[in-house]
Amino acid sequence: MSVRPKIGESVIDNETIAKLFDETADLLEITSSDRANPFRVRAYRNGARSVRSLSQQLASSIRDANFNLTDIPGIGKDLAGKILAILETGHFSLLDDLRRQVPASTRDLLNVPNIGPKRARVLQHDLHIHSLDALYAAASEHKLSACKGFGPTSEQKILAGLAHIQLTSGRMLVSEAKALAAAVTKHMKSKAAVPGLGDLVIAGSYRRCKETIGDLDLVVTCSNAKPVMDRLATFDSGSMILGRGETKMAIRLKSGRQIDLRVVPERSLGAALIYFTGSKAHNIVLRKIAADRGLKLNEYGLYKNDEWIAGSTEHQVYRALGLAWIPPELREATGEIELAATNRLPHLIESCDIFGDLHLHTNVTDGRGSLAEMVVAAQRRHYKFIAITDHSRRVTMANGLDETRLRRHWHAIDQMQQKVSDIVLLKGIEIDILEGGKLDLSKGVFAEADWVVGAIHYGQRQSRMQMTKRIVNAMRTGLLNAIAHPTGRLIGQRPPYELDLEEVFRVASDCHCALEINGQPTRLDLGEAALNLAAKYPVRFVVNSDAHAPEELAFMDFAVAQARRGGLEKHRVLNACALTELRSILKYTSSRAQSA
Ligand code: DGT
Ligand code: CA
Ligand code: CA
Repeated sequence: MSVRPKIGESVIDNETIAKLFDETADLLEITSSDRANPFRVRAYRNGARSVRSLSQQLASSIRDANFNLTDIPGIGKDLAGKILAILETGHFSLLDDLRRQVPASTRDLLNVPNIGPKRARVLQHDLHIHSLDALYAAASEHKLSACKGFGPTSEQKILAGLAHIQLTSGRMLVSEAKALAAAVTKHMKSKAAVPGLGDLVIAGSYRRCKETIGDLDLVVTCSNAKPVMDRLATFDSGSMILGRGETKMAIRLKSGRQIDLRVVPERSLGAALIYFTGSKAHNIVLRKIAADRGLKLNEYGLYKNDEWIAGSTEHQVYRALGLAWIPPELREATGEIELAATNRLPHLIESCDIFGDLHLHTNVTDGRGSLAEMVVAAQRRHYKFIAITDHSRRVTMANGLDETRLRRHWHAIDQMQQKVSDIVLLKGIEIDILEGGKLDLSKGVFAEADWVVGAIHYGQRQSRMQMTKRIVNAMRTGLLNAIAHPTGRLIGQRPPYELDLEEVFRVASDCHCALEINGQPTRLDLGEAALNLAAKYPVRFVVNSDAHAPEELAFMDFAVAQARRGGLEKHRVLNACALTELRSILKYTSSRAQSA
């Protein structure tokens, strides 16, 4: 067959083929009436599933003359032809036709959590909704609930889903931004590539430690801007210069990410940092305060009658405006300026305040590091204690522990403790709070644990009432020391569960159950909004990495940054306490831990 050699060189992987089949099924459902052939839709869904489950890449299997696509369960002659077309060209004509029939803006509807193809079709046909904007307008005006299959609850869920998409689309996770920031900093500073290069600070939302980052804003001091800009232009071979002036430049990298650069004289560094750190709303208030004092503030400095009076450091500018220096994480114009004017800013928690990490996994469940490797990683961070909190049995995907395996794991932790004297190893568990509200293992086991974290991994689509009751009742058992990632959101993938957070905060305070601030870049949970809401309850927090590998202990820094954005001081954070104090707070402290 003449096509075989071409297909044999294909680099298209099984996942891509499966995604195209899923898309075909979605679009068939959107375009067809109720009476349309449901078997056809199902055939594509089954086809996608089969292709995904193959252990061999089709692009390579196809090179074998004895290999027959139709031998794969769920793949008939029709789908086999489509697979060949995809391997050869990357697409097939039915899908092309469907994509022409359904505009891209309507396809965007499928990215909203809680909207599948059936609902997208109803929205399109009954309400003439063809875009996310139109969906947002209809949901906020309660027009959806009039429509078949949509109630007030689904309206609320759709609004939450839309907010989530807006928060994350086209933005970087903090981990990606951190890696990019490190790479660009290294490039700019390496081998004295830029003569006379002074300070280099990444300002913008990156410095404010926002949950997601749009682009990086580099502020650099140098007497000559040209070599700085020339150097940035060579950072990425596939980058495009979006704009370049005398002292500023913007580039788009091959990856699509953007970097803005501003070169300023040394005496403007403070003013430029304030300006480019933002937020815009914070800057606007500062400029107003300056104007009220007869001053002018811009990125070059603070001026009185065109005479420069401050600007080389941020402290200098804030002081000249009658304000204490404000940590970047708080610069959102949400009350921090009033606090700075009256010297009432919180003393935000810092990474060096953290004595230990209370949420770590090992390769006994879904971690990628052994117990010994995780302990070494913790020692490198100079922790005084850690809790090993592997999953309980319900999390089958993560090889969760039953009671026998858990006890064996704890025994191994005891043995490890014999070998290390500079760090206390707490025997913990991340226990699932089951759909019905019960805990995943029997109470007898908990009595032996030093540290118990409750978490939800299944049944996340329950109603607000069910979800709240589930968490609240679990806390009321008195068996939990903390709730891990309390809202379950996954940035870019899943909005928070429906939850009465204030009720959770009330009960958590009553039951002395701490709430986690989880540092996994996709979680950062509790999120910013929840932390603001928590401020008025006497809740205690734990700031954790939830590391699944030794290098992930560094996610603690993201958790601390999140805590700082929430205005937290160290006395509200359990693992910013020394071990003796932590122990006095813990309800279940084993005799081993007491004697260690
Ligand atoms: P991002 O990149 O979307 O995550 O958020 P930011 O805050 O980094 O925003 P970006 O990159 O557009 O601008 C960086 C900072 O520059 C911003 O936080 C405040 C300042 N800035 C930008 N445009 C304006 C403006 O029109 N007025 C004022 N006052 N400040 C601005
Ligand atoms: Ca930015
Ligand atoms: Ca920018």
